[in-house]
Amino acid sequence: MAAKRQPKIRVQMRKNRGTSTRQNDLTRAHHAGDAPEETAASSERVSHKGGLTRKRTIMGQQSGDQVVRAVDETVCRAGRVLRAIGSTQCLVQDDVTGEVVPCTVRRMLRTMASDERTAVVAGDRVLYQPLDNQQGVIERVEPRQGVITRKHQYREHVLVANVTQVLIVASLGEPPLKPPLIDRFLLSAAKGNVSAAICLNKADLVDLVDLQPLIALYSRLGYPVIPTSPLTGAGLPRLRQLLRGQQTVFTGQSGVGKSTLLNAIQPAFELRTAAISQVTQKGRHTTRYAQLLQLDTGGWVVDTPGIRQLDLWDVGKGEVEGYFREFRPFVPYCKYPNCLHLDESECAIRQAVHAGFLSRQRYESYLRLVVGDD
Ligand SMILES: Nc1nc2c(ncn2[C@@H]2O[C@H](COP(=O)(O)OP(=O)(O)OP(=O)(O)O)[C@@H](O)[C@H]2O)c(=O)[nH]1
Ligand SMILES: [Mg+2]
Ligand SMILES: [Zn+2]
Repeated sequence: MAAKRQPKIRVQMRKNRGTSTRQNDLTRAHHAGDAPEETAASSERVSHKGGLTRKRTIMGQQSGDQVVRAVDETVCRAGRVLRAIGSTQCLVQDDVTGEVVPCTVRRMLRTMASDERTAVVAGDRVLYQPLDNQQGVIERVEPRQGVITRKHQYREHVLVANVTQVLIVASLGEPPLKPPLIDRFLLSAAKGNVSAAICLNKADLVDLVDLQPLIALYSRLGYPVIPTSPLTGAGLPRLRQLLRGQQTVFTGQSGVGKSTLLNAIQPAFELRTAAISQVTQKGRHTTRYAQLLQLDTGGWVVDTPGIRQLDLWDVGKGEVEGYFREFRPFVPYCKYPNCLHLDESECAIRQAVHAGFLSRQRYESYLRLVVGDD
C-alpha cells in the first residue's frame, strides 16, 4: 500500500535532559538484575507538569488524549508488550511468529509520554522495528483501551494496558479480608472501564456458609464472586471459565495468593510465591512486576505485585456515589442535589441504609472513599 501522507500535529514534550536523578535510580535498579520496579518506583522522583516545556511537531494523529505516531509501517512488525523493564526496555511478543523479542523504546516515545515510566507498559499493542541483533525498537504504541493505574507519589502510574477485566483477589485467611478494599478496587475498575470479578481465595480456611452474605451482596451487584482454593482445587473450573479469552489482571493485597492461583490454573507459569511472613503477618511482595502470561485456553492473565493500599486517582468526592451502583435509585430522593450522604438532612441514602435497603458495609466503604480516612 502506498504510504499515506500523515497529518502533522504539535505535541508537548517533557524535557528529555535534566532528569538524571530518576534515570540513575531506574538504571541502578535494572542493573541489579530482576529490577524490583515497584521498590525502585517508591524512591523515584517524577518530573512535575512544569517539566512539560518543549513543543515539537511530529507526524501522527491524536486519538483521544493519546498521540499515535506515524511510522513507516512497511518496516515494522506488530506485537504485544509482555513486560516493561524500567522505562527503556521491554519484552515484546510478535503477533505473527509468537517470538519474544527484547526491545528498546524510541526516545521520542518516552519524551512524548507525560510520565516516562509509562511510555510503554505491559499489555501495550506496539509496532516495533526488528534490528539485526535479534532485538528491536518500539516505534509506536497503539491507543490503550482498558488501563489499570495506580497512584504513585501524586502521579497516575499506568500498570497494564488493554485489559478486559480485573479479578480482585481477597483472602479468607491471612491477610484478613477487607471489604472496603474490594470496593476500592471495584471503583478503580469501573473508572478504567473494565469489568470486575471477585475471587475469595483460601476458601479451605473457612466454612462457606459463613460467606453467603458477602457472596450474595456482590453477586446482587452483578459481580461474579468465586470462592477458590488452589489447595483443594475448589472454584478453579469456574475461574478458568471466567478467564478464557479475556485479558485479566489479578489484583489484590500481597499474600492473598494471586500467584499461587495462577500456578494452579496453569502450572507451567511457575510463578514465585512465598509464605506470609510470620513476623509481620504481611505478604512480602513476592511478585515484583506486572507480566502478561498466555493461557492455554486463550486469553491472557497478568500477575501484578500486591499492594498495601489502593489510592484512587482523580476521583472527586461527588463522583464516588456514581460508582456505587446500588445507590443510584435512591440518590434523586436526597433533599440536596449535591448531597454527599455524610450528615446532610433528609438524605435518602442514609435512610435506605437505616431501613436495610442498602448494605451498611458498602455505605461505610463509601464514607471512607469520600472522607478519605484510612
Ligand atoms: N491455606 C491457603 N493458603 C494459600 C492459598 N492460596 C495461597 N496460599 C498461600 O498464601 C501465601 C501467599 O501466596 P502468593 O501466591 O505468593 O501471594 P500473592 O498474592 O501472589 O502475593 P504477592 O506476590 O506478594 O502480591 C503462600 O504461602 C500460599 O501458599 C489457599 O487457597 N489456601
Ligand atoms: Mg505474587
Ligand atoms: Zn444523600
